Amino acid sequence: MNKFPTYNKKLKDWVTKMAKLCQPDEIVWIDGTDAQRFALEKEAVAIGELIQLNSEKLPGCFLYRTAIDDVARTEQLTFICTKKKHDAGPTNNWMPPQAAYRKAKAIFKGAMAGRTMYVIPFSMGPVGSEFSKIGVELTDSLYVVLNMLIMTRVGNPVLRYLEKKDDFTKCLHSKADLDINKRLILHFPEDNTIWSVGSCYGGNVLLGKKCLSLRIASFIARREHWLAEHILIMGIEDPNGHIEYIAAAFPSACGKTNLAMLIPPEGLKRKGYRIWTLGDDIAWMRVDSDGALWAINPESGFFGVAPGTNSHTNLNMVETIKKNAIYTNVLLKPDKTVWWEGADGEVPANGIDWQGRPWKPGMKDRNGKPILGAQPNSRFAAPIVNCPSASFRLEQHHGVPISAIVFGGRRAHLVPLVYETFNWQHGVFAGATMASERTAASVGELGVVRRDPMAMLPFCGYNMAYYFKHWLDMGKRMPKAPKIFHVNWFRTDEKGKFLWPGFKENLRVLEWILDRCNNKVGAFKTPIGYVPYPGDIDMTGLVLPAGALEKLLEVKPDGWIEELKGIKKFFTQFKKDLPFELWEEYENLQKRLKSNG
Ligand code: GTP
Ligand code: SPV
Ligand code: MN
Repeated sequence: MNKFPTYNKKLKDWVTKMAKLCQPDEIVWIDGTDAQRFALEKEAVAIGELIQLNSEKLPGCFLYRTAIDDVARTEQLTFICTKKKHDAGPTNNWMPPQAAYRKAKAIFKGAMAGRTMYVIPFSMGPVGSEFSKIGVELTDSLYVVLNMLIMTRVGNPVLRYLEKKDDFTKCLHSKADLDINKRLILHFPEDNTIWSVGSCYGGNVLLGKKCLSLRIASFIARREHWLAEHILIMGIEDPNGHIEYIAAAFPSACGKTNLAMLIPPEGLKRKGYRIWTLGDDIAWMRVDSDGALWAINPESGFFGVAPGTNSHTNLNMVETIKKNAIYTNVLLKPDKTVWWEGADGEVPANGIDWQGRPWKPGMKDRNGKPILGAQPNSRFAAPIVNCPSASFRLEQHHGVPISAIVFGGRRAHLVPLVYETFNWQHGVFAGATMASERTAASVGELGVVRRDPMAMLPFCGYNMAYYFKHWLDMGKRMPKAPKIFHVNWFRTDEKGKFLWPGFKENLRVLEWILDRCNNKVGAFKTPIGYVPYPGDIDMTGLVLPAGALEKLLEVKPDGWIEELKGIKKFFTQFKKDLPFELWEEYENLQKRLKSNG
């Protein structure tokens, strides 16, 4: 009897070899059926891996708690393992492949003894689409299996497709001892392979997400002339039924999820906009035969930040996570529902915090700091189809056409609410030089401004200098390239208060962006790009303090001249690999600033 549900020899041989290394007691293939999923959920609850939540208020929902030091992506333990160090570039951690395999093998060896190894065949993108890529993840964690069932397309249709097309990313994961000293997230782009060990947190272990869809995919995309990006995709429908699609790249925890499913603010209701959500984190984009850029979201679920999610900031998400969702590191309430800082309703009188300890509001730690109920990077995974604004084009194999690409980050100062770049090359410069304050999504000091080109600093699977060149080349392949913009929802006043209310109000800025794409409004030319005339942003129903909008749109040449220093320092590390076009843009910007100042 064939104990493998596939005839694919490469797949069978690889699973056999990895099982020999990890020594599981048993191997279980994930077929994507509800029956199997229910059985695995039951098992996860029985062994204490997941907590079943209130089945009336949160049907099909579960809670998971990670290890205390395993709560965010660990960039310092994440490596690109190319033969040549130069191919990983100066912004990635690098290890030579042989040494990396050797080091990880010592940890994987026997790591699944007494456990089951699950084999998860998954597709990023609709099975069979030109865009899509297949992966197979081996894991000893039911949490990973159940999250992958939400986040990707899993099961037998993928295996059938693999019989025809023998090409897949080999993804190996073991939680091993969850020991941070034996934690490694390794990418071997030249072998189409990912090895992750010692973690059981989201981006480190749901290997279809950042590891495959960004780090490995970006490497492949360069070779195949497309783009794999940390980008949300949303559609904006006008009352005539015409829909335009926007792609926006913001670093982790800078507002992609919130923007992708926004609900138009009261003041703009009369205009009858409708928002369609395609994706909140990753886009794969190709030039189609019409010369325009088309995009799909390779994922089928959201893995969103919990804190701050409520009916006011993101009603669509509140609706999305009411069923079939897996929560990670949030507070458990006595009625088996969940809570986090900034959730709807009253602060619960008591509960179990994300570390599994009894919790009450107002508790302080030894240093007098408040003890949080939910970890700041606590998250939920939920199927996109649960979302009231889910696009009807999610399964369309050729994706949607992109009118505008929007870059953005968290900048308390300097960067205006929105500006339009002069052309594709200048737009690539704006993306390559964008920066943001660090958030809780990765381990490290919060608030520090770091350059995060195209929001891809932690996710580019090869030398970023080549990546910039690839972006420049893509512009030449597209007769109908999207316009490129930059936004900043996070500018503050002297007291550190946000000047812009953000969230749903951001639609006012998107409206201006689309008006610019369709040549409907003029704009004010500054050294950094075109900025709106304040009167061109529809402020109906939104009252800001006097002068706030002007402050939000202000471009101060002095500050930008200072910013040039950081840009120069960032560019210099790429040495002669940095495309000359970016130095050209640097010098042009400098000239414009000096003649303006
Ligand atoms: P990843 O999933 O990590 O890639 O993050 P993301 O880019 O999807 O970020 P998300 O939408 O989850 O937002 C992260 C945090 O930013 C949340 O705490 C939000 O409350 C906050 N946020 C989102 N949009 C805005 C905004 O327009 N203004 C302000 N001030 N905060 C925002
Ligand atoms: C991010 O950090 O950008 C995320 C969450 O989207 S994770 O899956 O952990 O990468
Ligand atoms: Mn992300």
